[in-house]
Formats: sequence, C-alpha cells, structure tokens
Amino acid sequence: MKANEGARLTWEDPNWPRASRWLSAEPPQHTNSAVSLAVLGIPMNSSSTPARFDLAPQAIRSALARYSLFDEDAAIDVGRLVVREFGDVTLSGAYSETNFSRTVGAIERARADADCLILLGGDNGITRAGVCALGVPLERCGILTFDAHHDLRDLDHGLTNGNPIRALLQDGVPGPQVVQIGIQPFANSFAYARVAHDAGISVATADDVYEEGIQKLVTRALAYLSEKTDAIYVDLDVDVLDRAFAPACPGSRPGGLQPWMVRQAARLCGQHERVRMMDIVEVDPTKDVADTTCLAAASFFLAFASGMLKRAVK
Ligand SMILES: [Mn+2]
Repeated sequence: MKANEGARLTWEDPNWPRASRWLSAEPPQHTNSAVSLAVLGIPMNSSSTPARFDLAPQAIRSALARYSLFDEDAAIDVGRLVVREFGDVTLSGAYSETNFSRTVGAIERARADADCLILLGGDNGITRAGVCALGVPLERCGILTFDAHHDLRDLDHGLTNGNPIRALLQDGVPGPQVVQIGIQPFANSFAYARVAHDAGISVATADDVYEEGIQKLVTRALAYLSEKTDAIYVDLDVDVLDRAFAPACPGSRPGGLQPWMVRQAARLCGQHERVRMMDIVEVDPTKDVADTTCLAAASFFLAFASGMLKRAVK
C-alpha cells in the first residue's frame, strides 16, 4: 500500500463520488438515464512478447477510484448513466477455441440488455471475439480502431495480438468497413500497409490527426461507417498514445496521440448511436509509471460513458 492510501480511504467526501463506486454499485443505482452501459473484463494474455495484459481489467477499475463522475467539458454527470458490471471472463491459457467461444458467449450475455458494452482487455486479440459477438452479421459490422498498428499480420502462425483485424477480414468483415486512426510510422511494415490498402481499409496516421484534428477525423469516420453498417465496434488500443503517456503499452512509440485527443475520440464514439461496443486493450500494468497508462485508460472509459448520455433519448 502506498503511503497516502490509508489516509485517502479513511474519509470519503460525499460531494466527490468516485467513479469506481458507481461502477461497483450492486445493484446498479437508480438513475434516470435512458441509456445503459455494461462492462466486462477479458483478461486475455497471449502476446508474442512476455506481458501481463491479464492484470489490466482490475488495474483500470482501480484507476477509476481516482476519478470523479463529473465531465466538466460536457457538463455531464456520468453517475446518471445506468452501468452494470459483469466482472471478468474466466480464461485458461492463451488463445484457444474454448477461450474464444467462452469469451463470445460472455460478451453476448453482457451486451444483451445494454445499449453499449465496454470490454476491458486483455490483449488486442480480444477484438475478434468482440466483433463476432456484436450481434449483427460480420458483413454489416463497422470497425473503428485507435491503434498505432494495423494489426494485420499474417495468420500463418495463429492468432496473436498482432492480427485481430486480419482475422476479422478473413472472417468476413469487408475491408472498406474498417477505419484505422493513429497509425504510426516505422511501427508497421510496407507489406502490412499494403494489406490495408488492398483490402480498402481507411487509414489516418498520427500525423494526420495532428494536422486535421481528432474531432474532425472521428466524426467523419463514424459518419462513413454508419452509412455502410448496422453496428460499429471501436477498438481502442491504448498504444495509440504517445509513449510518454502509455509506458505500460509495449507497442507505444514517441510521436503518438495525446490523452486529450483520445478522450475526445472516446466521447464522440460514446455519443454515436451506431457504436455498440468498445474495447480498451494492450495495457500491461506491471510496466506502468506513476499509473499514467491505467489512469489514461480509465479516463477514456469515462469519456465514452459521458458521450453515451448525449445520445438521443429513446
Ligand atoms: Mn493493436
């Protein structure tokens, strides 16, 4: 326990409700929102490099204790949103058909009564299960990734955190229904950039975000995908952040996005009615520095939730 933690826990300010308490309230607190959010942890850890992505769901939940529920930018109290916590899927070992079908089943149960589901990964491989459990045929799915990487590596050596998008193309998601934002130079090869191009995937690099603005790019991506699809899945690989803000993501590199950009992106995604699911992946809490990455991931979670409250009342 850190030195100041005991002091922090002895007194709770009733005027400063913690986001962690909202998430863990059981049964969910009565609210007047017309939209609801479900949360499911998927502690999958089968990266090709040694990592502990399986620890991230709990680490991100813990980081929520250091945030309140008030989104001052949007003038929204996230505590109004109905949230239901489904805990973590029980997984054994790395990728397998058993883990995949167990994960798909858990996601389908968690999303059944909710407007949106947030998946706390886990490594980026969980994205395939998430899209497959979205509830619409794959040919009607849209995928928006925030990621430094295309995640289009060859499938010859099995499923990894480096090829979920390639697997989904093979599964039947049309390439033109995939938009990738935050791609970094020298973090992808020519061969895989070519796979993206040939599949018809839309790509905006990190520099594109800096030049055109995150709001504009995300708004355009969501409009484009909603024209082509019935439901949109958002894959938020936290390594899209500049490495200064994501030391816990093995794939992050200097030159990535700023936390405020991803926060705005998450809010816009939460706000868009066609978005049904978002994953937050690739955080290895054992590599974090000053909880920077976990705090960033938790803020993206809250920004998405805040955005949801702006959806039209049903
Ligand atoms: Mn990724």
